[in-house]
Amino acid sequence: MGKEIKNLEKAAKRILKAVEFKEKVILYGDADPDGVISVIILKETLEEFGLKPVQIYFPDREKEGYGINEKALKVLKKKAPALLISFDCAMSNVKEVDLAKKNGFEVIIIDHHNPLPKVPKASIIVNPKQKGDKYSFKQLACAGITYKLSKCLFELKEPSLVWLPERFLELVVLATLADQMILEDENEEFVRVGALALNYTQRAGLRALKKITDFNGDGIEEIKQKIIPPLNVAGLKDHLNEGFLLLIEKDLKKAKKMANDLTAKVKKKRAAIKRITEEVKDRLDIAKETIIFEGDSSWTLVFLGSVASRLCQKYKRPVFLYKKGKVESPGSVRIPKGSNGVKAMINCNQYLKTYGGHPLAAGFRIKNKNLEKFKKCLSQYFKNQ
Ligand SMILES: [Mn+2]
Repeated sequence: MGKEIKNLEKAAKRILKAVEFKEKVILYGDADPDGVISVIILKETLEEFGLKPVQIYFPDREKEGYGINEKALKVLKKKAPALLISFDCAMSNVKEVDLAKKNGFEVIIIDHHNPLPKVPKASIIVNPKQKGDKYSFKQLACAGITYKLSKCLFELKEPSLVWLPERFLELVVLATLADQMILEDENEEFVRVGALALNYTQRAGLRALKKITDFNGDGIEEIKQKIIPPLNVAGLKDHLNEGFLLLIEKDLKKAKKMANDLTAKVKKKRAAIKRITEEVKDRLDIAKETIIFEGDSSWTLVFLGSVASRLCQKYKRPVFLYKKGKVESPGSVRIPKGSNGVKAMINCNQYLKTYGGHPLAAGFRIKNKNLEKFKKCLSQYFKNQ
């Protein structure tokens, strides 16, 4: 057998200890389909073992920032001491993980984002991209990693039920496609098996989504066009993601109503993206600029990734878009193949509050007074590439 993902079994053993001693467990996920689905996989796995998490929490990227953050920890503090397991985020939260520990949490990070030079001092980190990980395939979505964690938990605790996590593949396929992971190796298998399982799903939320979007089971492209957008557009209700609520809903009637709301939101989102894209285009003096760097207080942060993707594709240059806040601004980054947005931000990190993500798709948070300096630094960086 090839090498397993570093710390996967260690994390499984620690989680089983929590099951055994009925510890308080908090599941903390990035509020996108990959984070949401990772949380669902572990939630339903723990419930099979008779442990219900004391809280599930998805941070509001716009109000709190990406990953583990101070505001969230304030809300969660009353549940301490507890085991806080984070999904699809937190690799860049060095300070916040320290604060979580101070507040009485033990932190386990399950993630697939590129580690920055400084890594948080969590008690366990499972991330195929971390130093010392010998696992050969590095391109799993966080949900793919969490699926393997679920398998490992069953192998250790209920070997006779080790097939059970396979029911999560209908979700793993969605996370893998939503995060645009490379469809090779294990991802290829997860997507192939998951797409098939989706055709026979018993999950009310997926049945509702399929119905409302006239889903025929035609393959990957159809999943991307019909099933992923409503999950991508889901917002937060009381720190729970609407996609999460839809996918865990047992009642088909309620699920239909939720799926309906989400598909209506998709339509609105498409109109807004078009409008913001046009606005940015109008402002550009494209012959002059090495990078596209624009912001506005009227833009909706969650749409900026899509707008940046479009502009990046059209103009083939790095795109940094931010929603201008009162004092600080969060932003979204898309980079043409061959360049690296994370490296660019590491190079200019003296101007940033936080940043992280993948080389071609990342995010940042900055004090407004540093915006111009940051822009200059980035332009310089990409000019020298
Ligand atoms: Mn992800």
